[in-house]
Amino acid sequence: MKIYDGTAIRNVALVGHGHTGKTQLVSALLFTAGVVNRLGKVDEGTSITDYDEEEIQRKFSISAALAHAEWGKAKINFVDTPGYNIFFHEAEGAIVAADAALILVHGVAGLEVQTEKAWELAERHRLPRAVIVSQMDRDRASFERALEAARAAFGRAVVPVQLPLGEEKNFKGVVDLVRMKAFLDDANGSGKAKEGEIPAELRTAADKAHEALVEMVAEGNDKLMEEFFEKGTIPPEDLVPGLRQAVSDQRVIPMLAASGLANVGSENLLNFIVDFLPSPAERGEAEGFASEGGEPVKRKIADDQPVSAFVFKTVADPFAGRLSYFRVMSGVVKNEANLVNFSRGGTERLSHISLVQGKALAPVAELRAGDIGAVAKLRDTLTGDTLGEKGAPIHYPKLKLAEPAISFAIEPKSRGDEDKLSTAIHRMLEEDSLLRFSRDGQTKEFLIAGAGQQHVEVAVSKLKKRFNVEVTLKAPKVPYRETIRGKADAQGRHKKQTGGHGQYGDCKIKLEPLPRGAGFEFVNDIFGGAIPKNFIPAVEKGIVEAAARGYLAGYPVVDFRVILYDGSYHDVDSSEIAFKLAGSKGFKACMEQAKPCLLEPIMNVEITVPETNSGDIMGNLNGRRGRIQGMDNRSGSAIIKGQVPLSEMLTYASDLTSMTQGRGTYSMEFSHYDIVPQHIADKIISASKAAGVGKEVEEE
Ligand SMILES: Nc1nc2c(ncn2[C@@H]2O[C@H](COP(=O)(O)OP(=O)(O)OP(=O)(O)O)[C@@H](O)[C@H]2O)c(=O)[nH]1
Ligand SMILES: [Mg+2]
Repeated sequence: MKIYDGTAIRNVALVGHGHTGKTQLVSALLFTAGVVNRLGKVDEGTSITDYDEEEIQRKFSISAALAHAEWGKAKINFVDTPGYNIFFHEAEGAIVAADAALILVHGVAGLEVQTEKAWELAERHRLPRAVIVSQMDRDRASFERALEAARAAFGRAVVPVQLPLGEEKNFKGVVDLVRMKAFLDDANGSGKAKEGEIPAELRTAADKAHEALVEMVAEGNDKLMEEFFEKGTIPPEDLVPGLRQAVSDQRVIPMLAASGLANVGSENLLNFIVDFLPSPAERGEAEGFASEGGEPVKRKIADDQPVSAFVFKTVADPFAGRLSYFRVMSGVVKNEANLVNFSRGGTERLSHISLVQGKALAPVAELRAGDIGAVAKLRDTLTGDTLGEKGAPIHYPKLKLAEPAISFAIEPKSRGDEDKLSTAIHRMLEEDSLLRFSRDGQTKEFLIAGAGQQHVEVAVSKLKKRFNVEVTLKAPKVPYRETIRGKADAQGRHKKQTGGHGQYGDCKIKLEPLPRGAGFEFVNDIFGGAIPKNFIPAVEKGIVEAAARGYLAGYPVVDFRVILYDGSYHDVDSSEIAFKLAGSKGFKACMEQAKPCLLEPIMNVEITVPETNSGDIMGNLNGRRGRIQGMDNRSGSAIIKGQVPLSEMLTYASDLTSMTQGRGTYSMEFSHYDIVPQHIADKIISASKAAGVGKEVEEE
């Protein structure tokens, strides 16, 4: 393939609610552009961007995927992202590769929970965006209704640049409101369209919509406004650059119609992307930092700048090894280049840089500023790292990390599986920023945490298929934590001085609560060498380890400060291990006084149900210790938002189905930790005691 420079590239991310047809649409666009000679279909497992076994089996996207097509003089890079809420963190990671977002709105369902999340995501990244009303061929699809809903949610900047030619089964093409022509699609599903006059029955609607578009483009552009007032319209030669600028400035959010399955509207959508969405070069500068946490700096997105590239995704392949997806932020990345990993130090050789087409890689000689590609087998580079030319360091912002919502214990099926488990899981953690893996200090169980049950199930399935490690998934666990509400002051002394070489460590510490989310702080307040400097880290280590094992019910203690202020030592008998044990003892003694309590994760929950169910749903949430924060009504549905403890939501999926006869849906994400009410905490603590937690062998 030809090598494109930043002015001829368009990087677009497709984002939106699950099932809106993002993956299908990418397939249609690739087919229309001649990349493949058959229309790939999600339902048949032949789409380009849902290539992973898990995706083919489940028929939805699990991770972000790349594809690209040449169209006219440009190359379009597509970033297909999952819409399903528990995989949405993938969209968060991948959107940094894009310069514009296509937000898909389902032609029948209209706006959904993740539509707004997708919008917020694009807005946070300050990306120009367009709304695509998808699946226009379906029964009861309505462009008009989608427009109303999008305007109500996102404001009047949402303006059609197309009108559908027919709807539902008769969706046959689009009216281009910029050029004021009709484009009737080829009946054989090639995605190509024939230009013609706007049909008489659409003329009035098209004129009105054209006028609305012209007005929106002129607003905020004095020169165009004048022209508009003088002539009553803006001619296409001015409207095209005007609209392009307005999209780039995010003053106008164009709305289009498409069907990925019937492959209607594809040619016009490709033209739209090339004509009206910004190139990386037009975005101008990339923002980064001179050092991790240092001063902000900017780097021009241009070939003549020093090389820098941002790794936005990692794929773990058991055979091919690690595959890193990167965006060239500046300069030209040549094959075989040696680049410094500014985030971790060390140099990486980029052998075999490639373009990515779903699962297929095609080697290229170089990638210019603004382009996207992949490279295999980097040694130490992970997602979120910046690579670049020696002597010109820059650090692009790290990706926002989401918190897992739920954790499960897993059990390796055999000894062989146990041996392979940890290596395999660590490869998977590189690929998925939201998965967490740990081992319970007391029960010795392996714990795996993710965004939801299905997220964890996918991980378990990947472990088996990719890494040949079999585990069983046990009942979900709530990741409780412990903290303190009061201050404490105590001594921890470890002394064993009978016969032979003795052990002696002694510390005095204070404990203080810290605000929620603050974690752990250690203050060394020792004066006059009451404890020799070299033993102080041992005291801290003893405390950290004891805190990780928990005090009340075996959950990690968080949000507290330790002040080490005094102690004593013995010239011969003091050792690191003795001070570690002293630290751990001091910590436990403090915990007794410090009013310890349990913390539980509180989730933001959003539930969509038929309006008639809303009363029952809210009553039910109250019974789950939920706090309702609001309710919206939208075309016959009620959307209820609230905060509910995770422990009360573990069986919600099936309860919601039975309360609404399967018509309710919900999503939830982690919000914060809060104190567990005493009567509930008592039960959790006695259950953990019964399970033997905390009965560790004293470490002496
Ligand atoms: N009738 C019709 N069905 C479509 C169209 N596009 C997609 N579908 C179907 O809708 C379902 C979802 O399509 P996908 O392309 O997987 O949707 P997605 O937005 O990628 O979904 P996630 O990956 O979960 O975010 C599949 O069953 C598709 O066959 C369309 O234009 N018309
Ligand atoms: Mg998809």
